[in-house]
Amino acid sequence: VKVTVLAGGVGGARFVRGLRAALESEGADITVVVNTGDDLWLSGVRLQPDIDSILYALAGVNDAERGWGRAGESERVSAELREWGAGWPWFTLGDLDLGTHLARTGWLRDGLSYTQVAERLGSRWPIGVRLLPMTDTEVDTQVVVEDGSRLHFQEWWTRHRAVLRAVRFENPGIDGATPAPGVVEAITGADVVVLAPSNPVVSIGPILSVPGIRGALGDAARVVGVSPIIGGKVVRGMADACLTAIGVETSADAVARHYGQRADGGLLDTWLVAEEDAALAPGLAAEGWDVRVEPLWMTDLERSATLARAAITD
Ligand code: GDP
Ligand code: FO1
Ligand code: CA
Repeated sequence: VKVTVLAGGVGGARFVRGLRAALESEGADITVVVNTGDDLWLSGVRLQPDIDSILYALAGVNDAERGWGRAGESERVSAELREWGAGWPWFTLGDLDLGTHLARTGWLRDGLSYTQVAERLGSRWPIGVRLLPMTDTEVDTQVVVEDGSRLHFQEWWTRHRAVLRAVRFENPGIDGATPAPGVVEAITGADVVVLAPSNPVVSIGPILSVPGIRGALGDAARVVGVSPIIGGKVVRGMADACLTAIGVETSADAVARHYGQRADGGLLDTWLVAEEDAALAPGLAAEGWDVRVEPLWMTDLERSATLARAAITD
């Protein structure tokens, strides 16, 4: 079976780990198209938080508690950068993580594309999936806040913890970007495409904004979405602040309608909601949705695998 997942960081990583486990014995072909809107240049190196979250989680070297970076990390270089007044004092570049950024930045300077860099990063450990950036163009997410000022997404999210009221999210340059090589084929050639339970606005949103990706989803055999909202809550993080900014309620049915069903010109054939949201299912079903109620908590690998199996089952 050929499965392609559109994903951000932590929610995406948990889902993909489950999918890999669920399909382990079948020799499945898994491609993950990853959001690169979170990427940034800092202290001369290129960071790709969502790519790295998925890479580290699949390699088993991630800091699962914190949700980003490496396990067993040290912060000597970061402390030194602070002394120099370089970078952002509220943003930590771990020593092991910096190894990744240096390797990546070196390869970029050698002329490799982001796609080629992702392939190299993915070859260090037997991660068992193909990682593709959504595009090879730099299209960092910016947040326009209430007073009209504009911040890089990382500053809004990490420094301000998403408390500055966001008016809109933009990805300058995205209209001229194209999907990275292999992305369209991975979507149109898959038996099933899954929108992971990732942030719908700043993780899935940028992927869908790359010209050509929505069209490819329209040509996909089957598109399934997994709700990142359980019982009206975001599970972790501040995705609710992002949803509010684009006028979408933090609920599993509002996110479903935001993506839309294919029969109505939207994206999805099937939408998975949590048992806690079972009461929302009849309303969606009355509008023609194929809505399924499943346990959506990815609290351990077994639960994640059960969810992934449910997501790809016709
Ligand atoms: P980020 O890039 O690290 O913020 O990660 P993603 O965009 O991939 O995913 C973040 C979202 O994952 C959060 O907003 C949560 O709603 C969702 N999420 C995290 N854990 C779970 C889980 O166990 N189940 C479900 N359904 N969603 C989850
Ligand atoms: N998140 C934080 O809350 N504080 C940090 O200092 C921080 C550093 C960091 C470094 C590399 C990296 O890949 C991610 C990092 N994150 C940090 C997480 C990340 O910025 C965000 O949680 C995601 O981009 C949102 O999806
Ligand atoms: Ca992210």
